[in-house]
Amino acid sequence: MRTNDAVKAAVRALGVETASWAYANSGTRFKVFGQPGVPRDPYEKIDDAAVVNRLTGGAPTVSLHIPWDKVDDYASLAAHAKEQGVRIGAINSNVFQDDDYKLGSVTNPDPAVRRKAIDHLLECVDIMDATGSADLKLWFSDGTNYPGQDSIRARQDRLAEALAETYQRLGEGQRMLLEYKLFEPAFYTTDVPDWGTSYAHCMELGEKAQVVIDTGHHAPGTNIEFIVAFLLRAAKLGGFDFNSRFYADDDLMVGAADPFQLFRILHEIVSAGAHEPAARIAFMLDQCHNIEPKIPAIIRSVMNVQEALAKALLVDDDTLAKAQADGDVLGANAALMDAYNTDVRPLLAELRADHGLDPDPIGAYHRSGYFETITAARADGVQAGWGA
Ligand code: LRH
Ligand code: MN
Repeated sequence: MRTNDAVKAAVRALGVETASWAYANSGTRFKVFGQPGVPRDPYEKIDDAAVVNRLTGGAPTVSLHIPWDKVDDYASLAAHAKEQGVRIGAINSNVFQDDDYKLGSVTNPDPAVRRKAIDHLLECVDIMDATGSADLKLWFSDGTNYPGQDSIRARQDRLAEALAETYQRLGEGQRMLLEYKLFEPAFYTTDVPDWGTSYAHCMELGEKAQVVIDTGHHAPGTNIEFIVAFLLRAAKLGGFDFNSRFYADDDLMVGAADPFQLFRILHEIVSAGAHEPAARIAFMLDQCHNIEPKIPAIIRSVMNVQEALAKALLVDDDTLAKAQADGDVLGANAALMDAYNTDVRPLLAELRADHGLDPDPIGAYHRSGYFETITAARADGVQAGWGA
């Protein structure tokens, strides 16, 4: 059984990566609601990410999305992040918003369109060189809407070709994280629809290619922790896009819809020691705060991951292992439920106090007046969004 100090040390070592686009306006196909104080550029998004890190002590990196975070000088953006006490994490490509990509990007029947898409992926690696980022995160909206629209097999060949060229471009210490999604915006086939397809392409590519699990991208009822355990065993889990959902790709706060699922996922991570920074699992958030205040929602999300990890670290491994070996089904289940039902909030409040942080990060945010400051400072200009 881990001591409270060991649990606190492990939670302190965990870095959650927040998403630049979660600080900006986002919505659904029906409406994108603006909010006061929303950033107007990537520099202000990083300022907000730095506040989340300062208050939680656990969000040291922020992922960018290109071109939503396009700037003239990425090195100066990285320097700005450093001044603010954070680093730029994964670089997300975007080949899903250009008119040319209606019938696909890297899988498009038109070689000129495929070339354009691959050039964007290569540009994202150039940006990684400038920001010092190690992760290229790839998500393809590519797919078809009607049977017969295109050759399912030919599209896989085109995808493999594009991934191989991009893989060759990766430098020392860089890797690509291939994300999958069951459906949307395509509604018949999606070219990377599930973990198996991503895993197969990553195996074909090599050790610098790993799978990223977006927790909102599965069919209802999918056992995500099984996928986690399988990919960890194969050393092919690169990271997570954490969020939660009640129905589809809802992109709600991680742990909000199903905190027990998040705990089960972190239990598989802890069982493999993959919560340790050396394991290089990217614990990223990929959320949209369409109606709720964005910065407090992201602080809450980081806290939800910290709480789930603390609970997973409190699983009595010896009792669990013995019960499993003895076929003691209820005993084994109880070992997990005892940890899950442990209130770790006092322990995490203590951890924050240990490091000079306010035990109540969300209260501290409201007391800081930061919201009032940015609301006034950012009153003019155009709020950033995802341009959909
Ligand atoms: C696709 C996705 C992907 C991002 C986008 C913002 O649904 O999860 O990770 O590029 O959201
Ligand atoms: Mn995602």
